[in-house]
Amino acid sequence: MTDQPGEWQPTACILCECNCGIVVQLEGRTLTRIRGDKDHPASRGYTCNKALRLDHYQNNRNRLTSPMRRRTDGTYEEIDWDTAISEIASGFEAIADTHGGDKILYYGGGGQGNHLGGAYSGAFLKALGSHHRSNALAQEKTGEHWVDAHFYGNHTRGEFEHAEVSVFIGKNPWMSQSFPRARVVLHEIANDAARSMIVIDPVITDTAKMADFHLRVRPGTDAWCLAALAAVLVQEDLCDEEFLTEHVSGAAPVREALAHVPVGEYAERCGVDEQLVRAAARRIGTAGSVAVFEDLGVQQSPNSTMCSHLNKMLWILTGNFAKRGGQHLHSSFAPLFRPGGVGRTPVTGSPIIGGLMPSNVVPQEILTDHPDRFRAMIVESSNPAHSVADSHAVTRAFAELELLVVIDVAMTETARLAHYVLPAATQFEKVEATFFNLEFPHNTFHLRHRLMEPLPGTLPEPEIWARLMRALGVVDEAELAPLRRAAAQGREVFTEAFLQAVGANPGLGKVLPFVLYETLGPTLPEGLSGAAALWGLAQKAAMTYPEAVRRAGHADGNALFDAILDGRSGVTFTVHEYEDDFALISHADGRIALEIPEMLAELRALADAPHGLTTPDFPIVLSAGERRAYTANDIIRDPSWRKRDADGALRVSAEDADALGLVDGGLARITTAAGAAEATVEVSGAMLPGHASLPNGYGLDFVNGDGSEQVPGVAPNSLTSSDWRDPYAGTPWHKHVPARLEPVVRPVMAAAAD
Ligand SMILES: Nc1nc2c(c(=O)[nH]1)N[C@H]1C(S)=C(S)[C@@H](COP(=O)(O)OP(=O)(O)OC[C@H]3O[C@@H](n4cnc5c(=O)[nH]c(N)nc54)[C@H](O)[C@@H]3O)O[C@H]1N2
Ligand SMILES: Nc1nc2c(c(=O)[nH]1)N[C@H]1C(S)=C(S)[C@@H](COP(=O)(O)OP(=O)(O)OC[C@H]3O[C@@H](n4cnc5c(=O)[nH]c(N)nc54)[C@H](O)[C@@H]3O)O[C@H]1N2
Ligand code: SF4
Ligand SMILES: [Mo]
Repeated sequence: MTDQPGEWQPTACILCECNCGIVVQLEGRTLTRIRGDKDHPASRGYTCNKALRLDHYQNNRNRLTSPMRRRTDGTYEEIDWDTAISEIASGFEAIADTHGGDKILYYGGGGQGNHLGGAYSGAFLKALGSHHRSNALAQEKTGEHWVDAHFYGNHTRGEFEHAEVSVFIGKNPWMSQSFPRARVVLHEIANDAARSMIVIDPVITDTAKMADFHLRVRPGTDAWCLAALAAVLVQEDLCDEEFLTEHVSGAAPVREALAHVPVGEYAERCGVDEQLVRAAARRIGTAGSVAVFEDLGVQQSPNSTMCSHLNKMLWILTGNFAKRGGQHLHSSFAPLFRPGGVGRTPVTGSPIIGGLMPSNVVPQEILTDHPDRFRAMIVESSNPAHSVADSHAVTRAFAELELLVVIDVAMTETARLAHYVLPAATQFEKVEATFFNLEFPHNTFHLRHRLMEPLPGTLPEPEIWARLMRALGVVDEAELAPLRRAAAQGREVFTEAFLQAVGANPGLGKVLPFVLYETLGPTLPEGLSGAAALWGLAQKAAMTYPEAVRRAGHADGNALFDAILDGRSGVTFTVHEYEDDFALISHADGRIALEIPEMLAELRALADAPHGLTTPDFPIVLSAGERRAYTANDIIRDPSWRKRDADGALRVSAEDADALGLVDGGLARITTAAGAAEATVEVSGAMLPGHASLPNGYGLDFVNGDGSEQVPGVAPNSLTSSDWRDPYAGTPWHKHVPARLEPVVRPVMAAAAD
């Protein structure tokens, strides 16, 4: 480690799930120069505009530098780490003793760039008997996961780099990225006459502008559009019969349902010309390869789970699986969803999917006198008081908790509701990694070494969790000692000792990450002890995908672990062959199981479903939380990181602006069932009449150098409601919030006085 200016050090961007490799130059603790890392196996030198602004995250003036404890008057006092750890551990023990450990809810565990902290949290939570979890995936991806679990048991990813036809459904990769080198790949597709891009989006996004087919649906009508597309495949004999016979079961009832879809009527319903729908479907049905990406435009809109179900028809019915440029199941270094983690939440009986309860129901699981309500929470690397539907309800709920502990780098909206706030080292001050390893055939994992020491007063999460575990005293030093000795003698000896110890003492298996941190951790190179848990995951990857790991050049789990420790720009951990896709289907018969009766019932019910969810009071559909050039969830709080759109403009169509008396650059009052806010108006040719959009990541407060406070833009969840959610997955309809817009006219006197 060095902080010599002039030396380029590898790390990664932490602002979206791509985690592009970057190299940076430091001056002291400042990231002075940043560029793409050509040695990164996935991003290969690529970055978007946002990576260059990362110093605004690292040198955030509102960083926390001491554990904080709330006083009875609501203000905070700094306390030392030992006091904080012992009070927090005994506080949670008391909750577990009085109400049961299952009344402790864990929220978060990692953002776009940091999953190691979450990997260590499990030991502490298990030791307390806490098993309920939620995080941001439960407000976007759980519906798709539910469908995936039925169909083939795993997550899929499109291979856009090689796809003849790329389909983006409620997804704007030019702005939101989400797959490697997105803008480069989009350009390649647009410039190649032999390839096509199909975009389904009500907005003329930067991606839609590059599309060959822009299916400009009316907001919230994707189900009709997707049903029509899939129906054309069936009705015009564009299905891959051989693929369906060999690899798919339950196709007949699906085809039967699609055979009855009135394509013309559904095209009209979603506002897309029937001939355009047919042309797009034919392009999909006759392509050599098709890859599909659905994202928040459908995942956070009405019928979201059904849309996940229908969109997968586009590549399953056409057999675009297990071939170059198609859709793939992929290896994972650690699962983002808990396999088999299904159930119901204790209070509202909402669906738990992949081990996660819907973010939307969290306040309802607290704000009640139900005996099984949650009494305490730990929030790690997430800002639910700002990022979860109905911020007011979340705030009220958190205030009811007997104990709330927040682990964050900054004093966030959520932290300000906590009894204790623990200051984490930033993602450039500790060893970090993510489990967003979603690619096929080559899948990569990047362990980032720290660029600098933690800011004094802060700690990396693995150390925080270890201290909390030590305070609980559930693992005896005598149990760890043999493993410590073995670790000092090298990986092979450690492996043997580890298997023996866990075999003899299953209790250790429950708190594995802690055991690895305490025993293997100290033997790792300086600054890397937080990587210890990856040893277990590397062994697991080598056992789950032995050949793909060997093809990637790693003889076994230990070799893979060492390659990860050494590989400063990331390593390829699996290299698959296309036919391996079939082996990654987790159903016993190795076939895709296409029939989900509930979804087919929903598909049939579309014929009589109501037209729209707006009302005379709330006639506009507001998309609350669009990704733009300078949004990055809640990760960067310092508003000066933005080079434009400082106020996070409300985009409206010219037609609506005229009708409502809104002017470009003026102010609008937005009112929804949940709340009201004022935003700067941008009249935009990209918007359909009746549709307005606000960006995500705004409305965060920030204290300037002079002590003044600013809150630029609108916090989108001040306008959203907990109950506005999908019936199957509980995922929010953030992109489809009925709203009223009115011009704000400031009294002349006040304006003159300004
Ligand atoms: N710049 C930037 N990039 C990001 C992030 C960020 O904060 N900023 N966040 C990251 C995260 S966490 C995520 S999950 C991804 C999300 O990435 P995206 O899902 O691509 O992001 P959004 O802009 O929220 O929504 C996508 C599109 O949905 C469209 N849409 C709205 N309503 C509808 C509808 O009814 N139907 C259809 N078909 N489309 C509709 C919007 O017009 C928008 O273009 O982005 C990641 N990348
Ligand atoms: N209305 C509306 N709401 C939305 C969305 C929307 O489109 N519209 N999008 C949703 C989506 S897709 C997502 S992914 C969520 C994201 O919302 P959240 O789950 O809240 O996640 P982030 O915004 O990534 O949260 C980042 C938090 O982690 C902290 N942090 C950064 N680095 C570290 C670190 O190293 N350690 C620790 N402990 N903390 C750190 C930051 O200070 C910040 O408070 O928002 C969701 N909310
Ligand atoms: S924001 Fe995403 S795409 Fe852009 S540089 Fe960062 S990780 Fe890469
Ligand atoms: Mo997300």
